[in-house]
Amino acid sequence: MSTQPSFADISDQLAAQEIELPSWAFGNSGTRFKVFGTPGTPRDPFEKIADAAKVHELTGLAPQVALHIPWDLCDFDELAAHAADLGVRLGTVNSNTFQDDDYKFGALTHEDERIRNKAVDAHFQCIDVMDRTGSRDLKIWLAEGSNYPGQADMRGRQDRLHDSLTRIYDRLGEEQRMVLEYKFFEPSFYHTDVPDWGTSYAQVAALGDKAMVCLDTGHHAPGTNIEFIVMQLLRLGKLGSFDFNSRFYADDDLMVGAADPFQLFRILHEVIRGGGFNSPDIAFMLDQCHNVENKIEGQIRSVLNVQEMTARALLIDTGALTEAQRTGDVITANDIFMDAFYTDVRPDLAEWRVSRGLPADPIRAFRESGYQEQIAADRVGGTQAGWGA
Ligand code: PSV
Ligand code: MN
Repeated sequence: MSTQPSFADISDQLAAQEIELPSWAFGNSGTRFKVFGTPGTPRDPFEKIADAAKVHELTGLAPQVALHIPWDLCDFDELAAHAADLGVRLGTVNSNTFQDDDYKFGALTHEDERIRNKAVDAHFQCIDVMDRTGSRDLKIWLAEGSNYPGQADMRGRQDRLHDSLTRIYDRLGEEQRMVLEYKFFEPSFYHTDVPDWGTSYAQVAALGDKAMVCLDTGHHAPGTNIEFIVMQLLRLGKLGSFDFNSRFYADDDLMVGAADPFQLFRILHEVIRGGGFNSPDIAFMLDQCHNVENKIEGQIRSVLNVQEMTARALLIDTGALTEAQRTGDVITANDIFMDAFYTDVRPDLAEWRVSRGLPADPIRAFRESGYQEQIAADRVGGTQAGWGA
């Protein structure tokens, strides 16, 4: 007889789940071939927050919004008040040292001390923003590396990276943290200065307890066992945050759970197994771009995908699984795992939402709300926010 938990057994755990939205998901984005503008796209951080708040209103899942500096520079007291009025709060602050001519050959790793100082100062500016917004995490993703063998002194760059990160780390307040994101390639194609979790781990471990690794699910080579990395970082106490998205080829930034729902399930299983689920130490963020789909609907679909796979992972009969693993019963262990994965939780989740005063079908509710038509009519003139603004 199956001892798989019932949906009622897991509903309290689901109620505590929070997924942070990236402000940049609401702006226009595209590929290097074309950025398509869309009616209603936010023109400033205030309008991005309004769209994010709509996602939270309809799903109950996304009470926090991450900012990108300098894209979202504005009066942060006003922005925080605006967010609070709409029922959300400001979260992770993302630094940007990849869009200035000075950073062509690196920022925190640059050979030139002047440029390194400029990049460190850009991070100090982010910490100033965090002081105003009350944000906990500074997320650093570095577009640094080289394109050709021999172009750069990889060892020297690693040493300079340590020095620069140390200066930023020392500036963090008591309650603030740094999360260092890795990415195996792009925009550099030969070497990247923080290409993998091991390098991120080595750099943050050298700094101290307030420095953690950020795992972006789209930043691995095809075939990488990402859930193994999740397990290891949790085991080491160094998993600080997720950037969720999906990929078919490179860093596609598509909706999480769209390309490979089973991978998302496996990742969430390791999160739960490692004590990371609903842990205050881990920020569960989306890092996505919506190039062809409606952006607000894309964010709604994404948080629902995370919730759905979380529910399925929580349904694993862990007692029976542990026993099957202990006794070497391979087939039963795999069956238990797959039984949970194949459980369709969508009707239960719809009911659960209604019981919490939320729409059974948030995408449909969004379409019926008239919000998209309203912002398309209201947001006329000005410059639409987008990649690079
Ligand atoms: C670039 O790859 C990237 O998508 C990183 O994942 C960052 O998290 C994000 O941009 C925002 O800077
Ligand atoms: Mn990312």
